[in-house]
Amino acid sequence: MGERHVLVGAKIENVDDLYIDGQWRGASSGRTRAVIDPADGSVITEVAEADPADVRAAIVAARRAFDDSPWRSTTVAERSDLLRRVAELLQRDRESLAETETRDTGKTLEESRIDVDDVTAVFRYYADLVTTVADRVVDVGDPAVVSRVVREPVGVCVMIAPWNYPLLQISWKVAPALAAGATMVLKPSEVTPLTTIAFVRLLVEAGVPSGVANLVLGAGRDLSDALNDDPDVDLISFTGGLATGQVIAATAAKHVTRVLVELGGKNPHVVFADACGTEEQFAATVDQVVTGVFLHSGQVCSAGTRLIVEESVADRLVAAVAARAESIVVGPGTDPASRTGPLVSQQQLEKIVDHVASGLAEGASLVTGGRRLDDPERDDPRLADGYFYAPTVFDHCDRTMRIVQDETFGPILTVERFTTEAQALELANDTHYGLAGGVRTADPARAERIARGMRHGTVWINDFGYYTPAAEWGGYGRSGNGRELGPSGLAEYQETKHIWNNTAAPTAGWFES
Ligand code: TXE
Repeated sequence: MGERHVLVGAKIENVDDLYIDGQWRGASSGRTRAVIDPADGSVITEVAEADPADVRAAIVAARRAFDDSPWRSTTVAERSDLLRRVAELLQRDRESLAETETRDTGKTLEESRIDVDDVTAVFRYYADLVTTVADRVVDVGDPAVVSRVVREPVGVCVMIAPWNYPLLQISWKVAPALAAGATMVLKPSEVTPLTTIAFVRLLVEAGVPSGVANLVLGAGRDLSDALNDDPDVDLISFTGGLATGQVIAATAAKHVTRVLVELGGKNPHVVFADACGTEEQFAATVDQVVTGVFLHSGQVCSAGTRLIVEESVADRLVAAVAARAESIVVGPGTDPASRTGPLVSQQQLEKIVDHVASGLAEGASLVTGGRRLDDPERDDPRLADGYFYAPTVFDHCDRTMRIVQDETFGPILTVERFTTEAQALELANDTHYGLAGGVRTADPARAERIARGMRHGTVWINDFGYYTPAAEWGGYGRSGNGRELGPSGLAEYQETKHIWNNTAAPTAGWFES
């Protein structure tokens, strides 16, 4: 059951990738979807394409598993052990998961391995954390009253994940939800479903009971009402684009369903001249700016896409960053020589082409890149059929430009310049997003001032891009609401209940004459 995933181009019979109520099965319509390798446009395999009826069946199974099954009475210790078993299985299958992720997303194998390790760390973190969450006793001033605040699982969760970090993003939701004792319906991106299918197999092997974790596949827009407009769902956890997040939040509001959304960013990387004082500092700054924006070809919600640089060092820094960008080896993720891979899909490639055209039309100066890597004269011929795009730098940008304000999600760096600290902070906050940002300076007091002034969910000082399972991740503004990771990431999947127990059992006495 569910074992037919051999990564070949041939069409495969009996596509049974939906996991509903403890059974692997195909879509009720029998429809399938081709999964494309972004490195060469070939078909990797086909997977089941769920119908709204399949989604409903998955939600009903999750509801039943929550309301009426032994899962509700599992102890914290049992759930913690379960998470540890998942972590072990992730490590056992590390290499095959990484290879599948690379085929599906295009990212390099090295990045995919890091993703599996990060996901493992998240499971271990929640396995530990959940055993430390204690009820809170509230002193109400009456020794006869025992007043406690307890945590309970939130209920049935729909989890919708994107294509840039498929395994990682779904795991950030599943690990705390399992720890809390919730039940769930997982829906990965239709563009990159393969590691999520493998992951659900690992959940089953680890002992997640029937109905607790269900898997549906397909295009979110076709399943929109089934996923977002179901009164049996208690929480929708979504990571993806702003426009989709707005649809989900608006639809879910009909039933006052809780919504947790992470919607990307337009993240500033502020560089002061004193961060480039010595040759060593300058080299580190170039390195961090380049890595911050071009890792995974910019398809990272926290990518440092906006370089905000002090005027006195701007020309020198932009020239060095552009030179480094030109030296990046772009190629298939399976080739160990590649440092970054393709864009995930034709659709994403078209979006980047459109954004670059708008940058040129609005008067930004193209310093390097700005083209697809499919020129037979200049480019590696292996890239011609894939969705490869050159690392691109636009100088002399300003806040009115679309490439500065809209999320690109591709390998594009824009440069804005400042002369005062106040201007730097104003520019860093001049976005309707607020996911993450960085500041580079040799002045610790200034670093603190800027970090505290930034309206972003994560701020890096003299570093960029790191997160840890124990620290919250999420956005201000239109980057979303709620938090993943850390203690708050667990609390999102819990309800808070106050229990007031008056052991003296008094009468109220209010209406006595
Ligand atoms: O995302 P979508 P797309 C941003 C990035 C990118 C843009 C569009 O800027 O260019 O979004 O990418 C499911 N109800 N990010 O169009 O559509 C969909 O099936 C329920 C930022 O691919 O948001 C997939 O599983 N679900 C980001 C998931 O939503 C729906 C990561 C994400 O797809 C749905 C990815 C609906 N009505 C893109 N419509 C980040 N925050 O990291 C779609 N989906």
